[in-house]
Amino acid sequence: MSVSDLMQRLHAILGDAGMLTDAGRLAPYLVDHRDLVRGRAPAVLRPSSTEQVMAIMRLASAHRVGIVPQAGNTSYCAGATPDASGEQFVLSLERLDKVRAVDPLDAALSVDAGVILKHAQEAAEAAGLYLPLSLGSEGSCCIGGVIGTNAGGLSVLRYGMTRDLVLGLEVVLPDGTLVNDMKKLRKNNTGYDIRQNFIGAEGSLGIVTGAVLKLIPIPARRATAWVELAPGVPLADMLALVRRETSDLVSSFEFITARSLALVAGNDGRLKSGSGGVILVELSSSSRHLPIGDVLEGAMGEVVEAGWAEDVIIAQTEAQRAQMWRIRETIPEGEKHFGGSVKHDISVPLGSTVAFLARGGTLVAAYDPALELSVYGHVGDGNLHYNVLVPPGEDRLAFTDRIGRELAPALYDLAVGMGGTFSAEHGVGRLKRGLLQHYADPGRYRVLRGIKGLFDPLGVMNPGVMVDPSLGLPDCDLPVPPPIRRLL
Ligand code: 2HG
Ligand code: ZN
Repeated sequence: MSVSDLMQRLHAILGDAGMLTDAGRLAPYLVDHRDLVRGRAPAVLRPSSTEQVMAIMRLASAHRVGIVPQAGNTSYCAGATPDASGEQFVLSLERLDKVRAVDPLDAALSVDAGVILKHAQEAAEAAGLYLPLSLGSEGSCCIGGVIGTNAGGLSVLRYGMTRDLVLGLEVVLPDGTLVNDMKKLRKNNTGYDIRQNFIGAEGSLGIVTGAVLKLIPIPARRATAWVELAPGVPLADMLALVRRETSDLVSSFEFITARSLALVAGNDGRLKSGSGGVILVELSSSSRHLPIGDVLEGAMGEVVEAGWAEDVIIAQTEAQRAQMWRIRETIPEGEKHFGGSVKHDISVPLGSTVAFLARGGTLVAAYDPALELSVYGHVGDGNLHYNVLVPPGEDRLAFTDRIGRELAPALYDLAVGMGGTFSAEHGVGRLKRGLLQHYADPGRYRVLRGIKGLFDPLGVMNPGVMVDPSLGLPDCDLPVPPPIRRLL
């Protein structure tokens, strides 16, 4: 079938509003969030119902055409960007944007996959509940992408990753089959948990079109402290103390280095870094009867006594708390403003965080003492954003490429050698699929390839993301997707 025949068949399914072909309108869908990868596509498909997604996938499978699902297009690993062949279609979830139901008794929220995370949070709050998933990009990322990447964020320590919050899923398989598992049950031991395959799969096995998310009581009380760290603080011990002394009410435990802090605009200087950086710690509770402020003060007293803090500022007003969080959440923007950074989203076991910081610093200094690091992250989960700032005057893409070849492998080896990983919360996408093949346990990688082959035998689902068929796997006898047929 020719491209124009295919486009006509797609148009018959989607109508004018459901298909973009104009180059100007396609452009934003063809570049990744970090402006690292630019792809091409004959059209962007914008289905407005699950049935339309099913019809598209039936057609795509029949003609072996690659489909790249895209939600908010905020992937950090180019997981939602088509390749440069011009033969993959982008399938945008943006018109699947309905909140389907909020159920206060079951504490569950059912949404379309194109609902923006912030809107899902608002829907939960309107029903007196809380969706405990909080990310810097929550104003633009969508539920489908959050599920596709198993997003983490600022409160994983308390509430878990997205995987821990998905009760039910609706998924369209590559051949157009609908998997309807939109249950809101906490207990359902009825065979393989099919859902888990699609969470973190980055659209490589099917298209998530709907989800049921777990809600919790609104944390109406919050107590927040900005801890100016002394040098060499054993962060895992500090976290253990704070968790113990607050009866595990800690919902965030974020680390910020002085260099990252200095990148943020609009900090009036009252919130400073200690010699060892900063910990932003927050407790939250849904109860009005718990003296959460006193609990935090008590724990912070012990942190000072242990010699771990040069100063502690406890937010006295909601505005002060908001300012602390604004600083933390705008670090990525600050890096961008500076000229960009090469990002390493690593995690290590909690007890190894301080050792990673020290040894990583030594590695970077040995490579080039002039390089500057912006390091911060969800240290309560062992997750560091270990970013190398692009030196002023350097070409961002060339520098990214060089660091990726010459420095990143040593940093990833270090993290993996400590029992950690090269991608803690940002996924694999197109950018890290080689790393996945390199670092994954061979048995695990074999199963991963087998799962891909099982769900997507024709290789039409987000081809080239996570698993690169052309990399081959010599000892794999499980089905692997054949290379996708050329359209032209
Ligand atoms: C964050 O924690 C995000 O702010 C972005 O995961 C991290 O830009 C980064 O490196
Ligand atoms: Zn993060």
